[in-house]
Amino acid sequence: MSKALLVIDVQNDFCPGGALAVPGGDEIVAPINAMMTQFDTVILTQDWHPAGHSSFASSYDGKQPFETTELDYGTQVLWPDHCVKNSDGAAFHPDLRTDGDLIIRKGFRTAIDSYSAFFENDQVTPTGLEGYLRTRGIEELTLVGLATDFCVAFSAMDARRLGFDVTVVLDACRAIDLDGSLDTALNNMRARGVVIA
Ligand code: VGL
Ligand code: ZN
Repeated sequence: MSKALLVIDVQNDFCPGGALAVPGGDEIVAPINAMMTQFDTVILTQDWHPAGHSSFASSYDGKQPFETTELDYGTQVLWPDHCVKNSDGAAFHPDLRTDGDLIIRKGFRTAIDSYSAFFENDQVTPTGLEGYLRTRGIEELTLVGLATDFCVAFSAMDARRLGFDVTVVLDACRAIDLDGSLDTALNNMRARGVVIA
């Protein structure tokens, strides 16, 4: 049985000074680099949006960041423009080790956001990560990164739904925490059988 470390969205825009800065987002870089040495397989994800993405408040008249809108697949939180593909904000934190086996990008379709590393926010469009893990015989996943209550939580819950063993190492994650979203995410993850370490 093989284990992988899944490093979620440790990108400049989610670190202090970035467009959607997560408090303390840069504090997890050194611990994550150290954890990488303990896994055979390291996979990194990168939030990767086209300009004018449907998750950006700026794409709508009269919407402010952190409000919501209804899209075809349900309620979507609207964010400041962030992780626009090829921008500095979309680049990994400069101190993050990026010599892992796979870098998977998500959120690159204008009409659908993708918090999870496995499925876009419609819950059905796959990113391909499941097939990669299965064909490599990986059954245990440890998740770290940004943000605990959005991309880490959605990835962890989808991984459980797909039958992987999942651990989230909270010390190597940081949260956005919008209106109690961190507590909700922790409760949902525990209810789905995610081990919170
Ligand atoms: C994320 C909001 C929007 C994340 C990505 O990485 O948690 N959050 N896009
Ligand atoms: Zn995003």
